[in-house]
Formats: sequence, structure tokens, C-alpha cells
Amino acid sequence: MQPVVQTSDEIRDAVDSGRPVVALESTIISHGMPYPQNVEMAASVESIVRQRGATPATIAVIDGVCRVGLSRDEIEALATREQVHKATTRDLPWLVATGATGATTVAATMHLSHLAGIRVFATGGIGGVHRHASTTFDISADLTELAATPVAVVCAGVKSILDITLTLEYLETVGVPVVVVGSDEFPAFYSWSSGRPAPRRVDTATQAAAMLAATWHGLHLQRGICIANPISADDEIPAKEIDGVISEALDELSAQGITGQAVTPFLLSRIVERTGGRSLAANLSLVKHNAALAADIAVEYSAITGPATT
Ligand code: PSU
Ligand code: MN
Repeated sequence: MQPVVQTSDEIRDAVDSGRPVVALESTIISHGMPYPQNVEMAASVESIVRQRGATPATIAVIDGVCRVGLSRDEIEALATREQVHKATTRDLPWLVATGATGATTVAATMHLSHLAGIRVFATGGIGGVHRHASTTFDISADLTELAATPVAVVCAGVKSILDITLTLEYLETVGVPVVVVGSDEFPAFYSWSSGRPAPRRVDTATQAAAMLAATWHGLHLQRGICIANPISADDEIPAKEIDGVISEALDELSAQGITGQAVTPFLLSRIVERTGGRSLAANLSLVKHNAALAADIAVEYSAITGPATT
């Protein structure tokens, strides 16, 4: 029987010796951005992580094997092949059992990172509580995974395709530390400002890393941490510009009756089309920005915990 989870030698070495590693998800490659920008994004994010002294581990399920640490060729193959399923945590058993290929969401990537011993993960935006969740029940499994899995997720906040206020309430209820780096406001992905206050603020990667250590080793809170990193002011699309586009995309969503796992990919691609690519440029910028911060946090965290942590 082949192993269910296969970690590359490079990643296993780094984890075993306590060196910094940054996990990267793959739904953003297959369902979050068009080709070829998705492959360019994946490659540049990996090199940013390396330049800052950490090892990148892109994660996906390939032919039924959960892989931690993909090669460039494997990332290219994932981006171009047909029948790549969007996989959240509950989809992993089915992919493994049937030998299927899946791109992992934030939730599934967190779970596999945890199995591989990786503590820091960079993405674009996390899923959250959708607008009208009181009738649709559409709440991303990213939030329940954050409640259960001790991995820190560096993101640019959540998009206003979601209900940001309800997402923050949910994270508070399940006890997930949420901290914004360098701002008193929680960021809204494309926009620096969401109008909602940051639950907590830190100003450096060192302080963020100290929070990771306090959460898991000092206080023994076995849960995730949401680290929000606002998009750089030069690349943001102000809320008043993007909000109209998002409302139109949401109207189309309900007109077409799209629900479930297809909701987020549909909205993302409509927003790219409707902004003539400007949203894609913002998305690329914030993902790189998050990868750099995640690498810095991973480096600082390794310095605190030293070799061979558990
Ligand atoms: N938000 C983005 N870009 C993305 C996603 C979310 O701005 O690519 C992806 C992530 O992989 C996230 C997933 O984990 O969508 C959430 O999907 P859902 O809402 O179906 O849980
Ligand atoms: Mn959903």
C-alpha cells in the first residue's frame, strides 16, 4: 500500500532539524487564479520564501497521495491538468481512496501541514462566513479547521464576498487568536481597510512568532492562529471601488443558482473579469507579501523553539 501522506525529503529534513518551513496551498493555483499567472505566482511565492531563509512546501493530493512539498514540474502539471478537485479536509479520504487528484483549500492544507510538522502557512485569503449564511449555512471549513489544528495561517484577511463581521465573530466564538500585523483594522483582501477593528495587533514578525510559541507551547491551546497582513497600500483596490464589482458578482451568483464549493471560485473569476485583471494584480501582490511575512515568522519561530520541536 502506498503511503497516504508523502513528505518530500527536503521538507522532512527541514522539519526534523527544526528549520523554518512555510506551507502553501494549491486551491489558489487550480481554482483561485487563471493559467499561467497561477503557475508564475506559485513559483515566485516559493522563491520569496527561500530568499528569506525558509523552505516552501506546496501541498496537494496527486493521484490519491497527499503530497507535502511539490516540485516545479508537479505544480505546473497540477495547474494544467483536467479533473483537479477542490479539496477541503473532508474530501481527503475520498481522494485517497479513489486515487483522485485534488487541490487543497486552506482547511485541508492546514491539516496536512500539521501531519507533516509544519507550523506556518501562507495563503491569499481564508474562507469565512458567507453573506446570508443564516439561510444558506455556508460557512467555510477553513474556520472549523482553524478551531482545531495548530497551524498559523498568514492571510490578507477575508474578501468582502464574505460577511467579514460574522467571520470575525465566528473566529472569536471558537477561540482562534486573530491578529493584524501593522494595522488597527482587519483587512479586506483587496482593500487595506474593512472598517472593522483588528481584534489584536502586532507590529513585527518577532511578536507574531512569540504569539505562536505562547499559544502552543506556553498555553497549550491546540488551535490555529489567523495572522492578517494588509495588502500594501500601493497595490490595494479601495473598498469603495471593489464593492460594486463584488455586489454584481454576488447578483450573478444568485441568478445562476450557484451554491456550495463552487461559490468561491465563481466569485473570484467573475471579479477578475469585471476588473479587467486589476484584481489579479492585487491578488498576486498580496500573496507574495504574505509569503514574505510567513517566512519571517517561521524563521523567528524556529529561533524561539530551537531544533526538533513537537
Ligand atoms: N479566498 C481567496 N482565494 C482563494 C480562496 C479563498 O481569496 O483561492 C480559496 C482558498 O483555498 C480557501 C477556499 O481555503 O477558497 C475556501 O473555499 P470555501 O469558501 O468553499 O470553503
Ligand atoms: Mn462553502
